[in-house]
Amino acid sequence: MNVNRKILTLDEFTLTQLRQFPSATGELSRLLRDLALASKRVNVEVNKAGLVDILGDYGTVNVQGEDVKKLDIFANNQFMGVLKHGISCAGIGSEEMDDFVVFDDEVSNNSKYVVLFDPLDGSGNIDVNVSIGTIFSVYKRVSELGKPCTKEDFLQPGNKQVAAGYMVYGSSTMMVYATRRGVNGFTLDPSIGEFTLSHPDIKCPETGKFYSVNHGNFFQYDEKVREYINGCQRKTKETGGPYTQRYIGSMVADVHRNLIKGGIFMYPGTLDKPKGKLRLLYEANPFAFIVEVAGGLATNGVQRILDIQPTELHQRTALFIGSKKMMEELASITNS
Ligand code: P6P
Repeated sequence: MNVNRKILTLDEFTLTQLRQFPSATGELSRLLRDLALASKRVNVEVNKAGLVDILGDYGTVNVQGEDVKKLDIFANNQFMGVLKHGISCAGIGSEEMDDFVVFDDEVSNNSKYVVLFDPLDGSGNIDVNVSIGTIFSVYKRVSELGKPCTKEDFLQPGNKQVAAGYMVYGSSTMMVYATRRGVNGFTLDPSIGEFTLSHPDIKCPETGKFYSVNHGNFFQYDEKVREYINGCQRKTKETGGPYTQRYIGSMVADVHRNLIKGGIFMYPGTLDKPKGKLRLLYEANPFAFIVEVAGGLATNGVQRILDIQPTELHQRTALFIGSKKMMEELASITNS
């Protein structure tokens, strides 16, 4: 029987992957479905944020010292809720929560995975209708099954991730996730309320024309970083520049564009934040995993992001990430 399989939903796609590994338990597929469900609920609120009293500040300040937007809290509760009441996650770490959350119930304690996430990245853009996103990172527990998960489950280097992904709430809503088998993108089809496979087997172009950096911090960057940025603005035989500067202020949107079209995103250390602004566990690591599986590179300017041994939930890192050739060009300058 010839069944129309042209447009696969996320569930159909994960099932095709599962059928190739009959011994797999399907827990990761369920986890991805739970994350997709939460993002659909967040998407509804993001899409009508201008119409209901969900804009504006929540009146508190999070552990980052940032004003918490109401949508941040809503999004955090949606992701934490589906994971806590699912059957695939033993606990979470979130940008919005001061510490790790151990679910500690019989089902969760027997779940194989823990999840770290930034529920709504770029939330400063919520009130001005600019693309924002969710970022997530999945690890297999190192602690004993049947018992509550532990801090060690979350503080694994990024090279131990089993999956990572993001949702971008933009002109359309997409979910992109990577496993070691590849990176695939799904666009939400509102007519059926399902994420459908729109970007199979994403590869990051070896080079590109976009460079993303906050020029306002230029004079706070390391001299070699400034040299590379200047090179992006000059036409030279080696660089093939000048490149186009694109910086949205939402990392998910900037890195997504560079992943699809080629480019480099930089959030270097500054005089104010020598260790950078972005968070290792739920911003840099997931994107580094995704971009490397797609053929790109990601470093902190000294070492591979995925090799950094984390020590705490909210630790920061400098981040340089993107097309292989552009990253190699950067390294040739910063290592000279
Ligand atoms: P700046 C948003 O707050 C965020 O964490 C990333 O999404 C974004 O790339 C970066 O910070 C923007 O930071 O200092 O350039 O405004």
